[in-house]
Amino acid sequence: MKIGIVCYPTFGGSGVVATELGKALADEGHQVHFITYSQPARLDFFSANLFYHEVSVRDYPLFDYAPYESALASKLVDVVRFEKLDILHVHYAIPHASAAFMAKQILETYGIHIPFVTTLHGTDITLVGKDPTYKPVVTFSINKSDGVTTVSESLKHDTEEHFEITNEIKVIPNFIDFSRFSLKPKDHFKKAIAPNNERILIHTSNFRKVKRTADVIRIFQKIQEKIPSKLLMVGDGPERASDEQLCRDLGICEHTRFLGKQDAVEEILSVSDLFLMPSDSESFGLAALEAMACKVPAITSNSGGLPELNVDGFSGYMSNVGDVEDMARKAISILESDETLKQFKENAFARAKDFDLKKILPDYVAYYNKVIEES
Ligand code: GMT
Repeated sequence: MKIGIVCYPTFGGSGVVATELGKALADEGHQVHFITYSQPARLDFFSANLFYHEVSVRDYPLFDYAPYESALASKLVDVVRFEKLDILHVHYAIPHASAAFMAKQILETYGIHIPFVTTLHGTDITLVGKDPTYKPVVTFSINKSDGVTTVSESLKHDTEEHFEITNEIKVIPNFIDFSRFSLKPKDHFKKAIAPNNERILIHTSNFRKVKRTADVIRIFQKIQEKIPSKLLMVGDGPERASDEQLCRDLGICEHTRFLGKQDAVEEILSVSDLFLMPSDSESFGLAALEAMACKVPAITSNSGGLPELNVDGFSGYMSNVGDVEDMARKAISILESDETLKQFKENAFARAKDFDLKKILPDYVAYYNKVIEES
């Protein structure tokens, strides 16, 4: 198949899923064309089946806002025509599905039929999509997609609840590539962070409000009172400055390290004992899955799609959003005994195996074939 992939090429979960999917499809022999405004973060190597087409937006003094959606639609028309693509897979409803719809209409005038699949990742529905500013376009572009997928049952439910959806939605969960995410021997790194064999807790995110990073710090403070431990905060974003201030106010700076954005997050996960994800909402929780693949159990909130990933009392524990006390208590119950921690680590790994790329990739390929056949 010749597949065009459109995504936000940043460190965000949707961009990661889109890029990893494209790489895996290319490995299977499909020809994959990424159409984005910059090179996706994890697409920094050569592969014979991978192509990258940059969408450049011309800025004229006339425009207060450069029309990215039109530039993307035009680029899609160009790439589909000249590369003879079979299908487009766009990640995020706006502006990607709406641009794909426009491109599809234009291509019809050339006698070319191109179906497109839209994958909803969460923020496009739970935060942005519900905003009346975008709602009609989100609804329209979901309904006009030839196929729609969500990354969890919970997101499917939210989408159907908040929008008038006439299309059937297929759930295809996030996945993990074990050839990258697995335990790496990084003992020297562990010694540097935790010289006295303290437990290592970790949080990775883009530090947006929805991640409740202040809860991460408060949970850690409570754990730290009972168990010698260190906290690694990986990533960057709007809440980081206030989080650093909170660490100072709570007097836990010497036990907390803000590492910023990291490419080799699997190496940092490899030295960690427990992952904290107290998010307000999480359509799936890819970062928690990455942790589990590296044998790191997770304390998460029970919101959104997290119950579809984290098995309470097995791969970690779940608590209500904002219940810092409960999260800390459950974290301590895992960390206080070597035996318990070891068991949870094995369980987390076993749970991650359910989302092995090798199991999920065929679902996408089968879905593309179905959409092409039926469109
Ligand atoms: O979590 C983020 O802030 C990034 C966000 C995105 O839109 O890129 O991630 C969303 O998509 C991921 C991949 O499908 C999911 O695993 C995340 O749970 C989801 N984030 C939220 O729902 C907050």
